[in-house]
Amino acid sequence: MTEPTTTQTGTPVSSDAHSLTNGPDGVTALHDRYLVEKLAQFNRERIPERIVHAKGGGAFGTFTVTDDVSRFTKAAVFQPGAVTDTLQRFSSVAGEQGSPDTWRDVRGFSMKFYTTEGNYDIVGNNTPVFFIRDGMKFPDFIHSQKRLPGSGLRDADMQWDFWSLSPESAHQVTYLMGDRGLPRSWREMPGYGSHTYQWINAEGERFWVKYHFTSNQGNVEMEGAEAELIAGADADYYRRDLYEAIEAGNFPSWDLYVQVMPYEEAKTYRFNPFDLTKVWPHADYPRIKVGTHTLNRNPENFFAQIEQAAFSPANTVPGIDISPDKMLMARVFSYPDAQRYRVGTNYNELPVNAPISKVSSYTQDGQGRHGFSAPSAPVYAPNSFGGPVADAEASGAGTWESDGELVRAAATLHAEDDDFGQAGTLYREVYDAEAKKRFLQTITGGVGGVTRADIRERAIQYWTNVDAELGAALRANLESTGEQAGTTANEAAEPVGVV
Ligand code: HDE
Repeated sequence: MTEPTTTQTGTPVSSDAHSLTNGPDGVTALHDRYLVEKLAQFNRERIPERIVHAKGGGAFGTFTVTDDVSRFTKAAVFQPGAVTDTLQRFSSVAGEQGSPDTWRDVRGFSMKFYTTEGNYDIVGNNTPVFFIRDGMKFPDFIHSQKRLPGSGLRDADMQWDFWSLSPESAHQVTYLMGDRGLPRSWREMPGYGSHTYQWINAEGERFWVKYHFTSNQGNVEMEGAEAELIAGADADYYRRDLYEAIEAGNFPSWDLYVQVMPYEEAKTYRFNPFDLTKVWPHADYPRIKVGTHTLNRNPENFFAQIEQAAFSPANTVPGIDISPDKMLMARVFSYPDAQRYRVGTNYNELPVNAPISKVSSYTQDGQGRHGFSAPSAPVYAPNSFGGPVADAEASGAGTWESDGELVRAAATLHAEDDDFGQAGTLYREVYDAEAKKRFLQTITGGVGGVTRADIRERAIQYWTNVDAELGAALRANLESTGEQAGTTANEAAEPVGVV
């Protein structure tokens, strides 16, 4: 016998097809509480989408340490031989929930390690740098990349206005307009922690580190024209690719490497090592292997396990901490705040977010709370009843020196701090001739979509600052195609998405 449908409180219901009416053609009875429950519950199925990184997909996996980095960190998750369950979510940045996966954009690369010492999250992107270096600018930046308030349309003028007025964006925009902006799949792209983080070893010695995940599927991209076709034909192209690969037992994997800078070197390094718009050259800090991450299990319920997943750079474990990167300090506030609003106050109690380690906390109550301590357990600290006690040693937290007046100012300059140098190096030395051609075509399309002459001129100057020849070629392209510039290149005046 099949099971009866029930209400949310477990009582069998009499029909899933007919409302309770006064005769077959009569008015509907308000006391049909099953109809009311069904409609009311349905209206509440959606939670607010992520304000950025709304469209994504993910899977569960395993992280296995292959090399010995115990001289740099005491974190259990990175000790030799450790094997840890993980969750990973990939995403686009600017597009909404249903937006096509193959719009040009930076891609999110979020990981949660369910470690024995609490959850550790690395919430990064498929590029090692970012558009801005102070969290104060983030909402403005995102507004400029999303939609006009009036028409609800995306707008090249806003995008290029913000970028050209924010020269620190040049390095990231050079990645975005290059091949990295259109990966072939989430499986075939790298990931980065992007920020500098702190590692602390068992002796209390401190190091600054950057994370690099290299794809064992290789780095493969697609061209703009193909991406546009796929955007129309299959908006969920990346999500489908990942799901189907894992279903077929074709498990994607990434190797994790770190660049390690001794603590003291940060003070005198040639550029600010906490500036998120810069990479650390491998020649200065070579990559050291840590382990391998493999995705091997699809979610069973997309909403419960991916949509409600809450990643945050605030989730650190003993032996790992943040750094004095202003962006990172803003993020450790912003993510839990977004999750309390989006998922609910007690979002960490949901199975996908709950740690495997014991939670001993004096927080209580709030919407949706279901975990609680024994009635005899004290609800405040300090107490005389044997409740949990904070332990600085066990927290394994990092620290750094900080002194000076409270100010609103850019970080103190290091010798080689500038906005365009690394962007120019990326364009000139990493992109080959074909990649350079595609790059020029893409920025011609992008800047060609700008309608205001002063913004267009500033955008040309921006690329001239990255590379003089590139700027001249862009100007020539725009002049030769005149007002049509934006509609002839492959990205036809189409604003691109980002964060
Ligand atoms: Fe995010 N970002 N971000 N971001 N971000 C969010 O968190 C934010 C930044 C990144 O798969 C939000 O829970 C601020 C850098 C990823 O669920 C939000 C700043 C990097 C994801 C938020 C940044 C990222 C997010 C949206 C500037 C790469 C998806 C809802 C200080 C290193 C996580 C949420 C997932 C998501 C804020 C900058 C990557 C609003 C304020 C830099 C991969 O809290």
